[in-house]
Amino acid sequence: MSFEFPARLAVTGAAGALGTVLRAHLADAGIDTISVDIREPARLHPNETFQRCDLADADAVEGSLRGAAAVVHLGGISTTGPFEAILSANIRGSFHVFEAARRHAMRRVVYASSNHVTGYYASDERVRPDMPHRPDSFYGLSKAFGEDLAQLYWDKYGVESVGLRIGSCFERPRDRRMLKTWLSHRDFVRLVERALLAPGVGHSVVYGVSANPSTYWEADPAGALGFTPRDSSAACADALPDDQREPPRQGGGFVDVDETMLGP
Ligand code: NAI
Ligand code: 15L
Repeated sequence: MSFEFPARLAVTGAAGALGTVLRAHLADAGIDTISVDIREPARLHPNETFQRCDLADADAVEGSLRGAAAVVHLGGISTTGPFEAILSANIRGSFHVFEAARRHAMRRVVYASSNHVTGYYASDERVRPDMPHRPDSFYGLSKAFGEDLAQLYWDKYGVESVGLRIGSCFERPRDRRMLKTWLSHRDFVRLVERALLAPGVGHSVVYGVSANPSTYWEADPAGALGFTPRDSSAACADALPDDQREPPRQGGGFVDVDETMLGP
């Protein structure tokens, strides 16, 4: 059975870097989109309506997502920080999004998780999505919570979801670690598309990474999404300084941040 593209799609974190990339693609494809963020995107396309909303506000999230058949949940704090801030935007925020998905009987949630769910694994280990979480930060911990939340909402309420443990999704790799973790913008868009369209995903978790010469992860050993990345960081290596050492743990700099010193 094929899964059709949802008639109306919601995107949280619409004004952010990846939201902007995805919305441009949805505009080209003419997909009716509800774009949700705490701040207005710089540019709105003709296919979309904007809903300003703080993800920490349950009623606002439920109202903003009304009418959507599926949601791509990108919103929240995208790096690590003090616990209260992460709690509010990422932990409460994801709960509100899954709760809205349940209440509105949405067909699917595509959840932007992160490689930092497993950032404490050593750089010489090969990690699969079914291995135990080893978050490297409060941020990674919030994404681990989001994945468990997604599992609960599938098991208990039948809300389908795909958790994308995105590597480093930027225009190009910014350091030598990212030669292994890079996900190109084009591959990101295709991955989200597969996460929306692949049939029978139940609750699945995959890594989002391009076809780089080397990587830390077995991205989708179960073949849940049928996604084959097309880009590679190979061509980018020469542009980076070669005196950088690879970090000892996969999460790189996130491992070294002591959030307890950052204040509330
Ligand atoms: P970003 O920081 O550019 O965008 C996040 C968006 O969420 C922003 O527009 C921000 O205004 C919005 N937001 C933050 N707190 C909010 C709140 N309380 N209520 C409503 N909106 C709020 O991040 P980016 O790079 O676009 O990433 C998107 C998602 O993908 C994030 O969840 C991030 O954690 C995840 N991710 C991104 C990776 C990357 O390499 N870009 C890697 C791994 C995961
Ligand atoms: C992430 O989860 C962040 O959102 C992004 O800004 C990068 O730090 C990325 O991981 C990475 O690991 O490079």
